[in-house]
Amino acid sequence: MALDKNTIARLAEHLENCELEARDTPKITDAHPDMDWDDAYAIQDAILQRKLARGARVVGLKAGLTSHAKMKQMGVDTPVFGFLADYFSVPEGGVVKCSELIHPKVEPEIAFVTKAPLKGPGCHVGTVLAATDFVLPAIEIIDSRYRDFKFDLKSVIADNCSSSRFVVGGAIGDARKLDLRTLGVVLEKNGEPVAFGAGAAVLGHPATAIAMLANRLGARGEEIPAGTLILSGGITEAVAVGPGDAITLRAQGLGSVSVRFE
Ligand code: OOG
Ligand code: MG
Repeated sequence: MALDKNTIARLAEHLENCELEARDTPKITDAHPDMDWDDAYAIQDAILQRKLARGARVVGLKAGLTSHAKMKQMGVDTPVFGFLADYFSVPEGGVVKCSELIHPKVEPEIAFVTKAPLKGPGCHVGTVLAATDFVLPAIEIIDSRYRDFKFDLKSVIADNCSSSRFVVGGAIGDARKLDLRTLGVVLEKNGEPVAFGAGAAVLGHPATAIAMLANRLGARGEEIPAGTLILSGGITEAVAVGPGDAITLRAQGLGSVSVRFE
């Protein structure tokens, strides 16, 4: 760790206030170029602790920057992991208020729900599929607190990986029977298809993202408990949205999920 406790607490407060007040900030590595990976996750964890202290609950986990499309769009090369708080969850067909966000973008994702704990090291696609209860389509709404979405990996990890809202819906699918690599997705904005992809865009198989998360937690002596919802990461580039936009994700064999912005 390169940062002291007070600096971590101060950066967590700053980033969380930016989230809660919908205002942006320069990336934190500009002022703290020496911060390391442990500092980045410590700041994210301090944000989580602030939310828990206020009575929020964690309702899921997420992997991000798991597809080449996303890594290229953001100029980074490694997946990152974050948490989903209860108030991030928007009902299927629901409305997201843009006034609560800075510059939202949407991403088509495959969500996993576990039925058994997953503990690394050594998790792989096989262990993840064996521990998966079902998969379902998800739209993640990301909203980096960093000005113009310009960040590096440590800054984005500290900012809980741009998490802000998510919607799951459609039909649930049996991950043992589906081929998640060839599962196609179409993201529509106001009725027009704007992004397309297949599950293999995420690390060759979206379950790999879940295995990486389990292995990361395992290195810290933690596990993914049974019954956890996990977003496996955007399959395509993220698409900017604003007031008046309607977004639908159609996922092959898994129906569709929609959200509106006002
Ligand atoms: C970071 C979050 C990325 C994903 O699915 O790739 C993410 C960002 O691009 O702002 O959630
Ligand atoms: Mg995402």
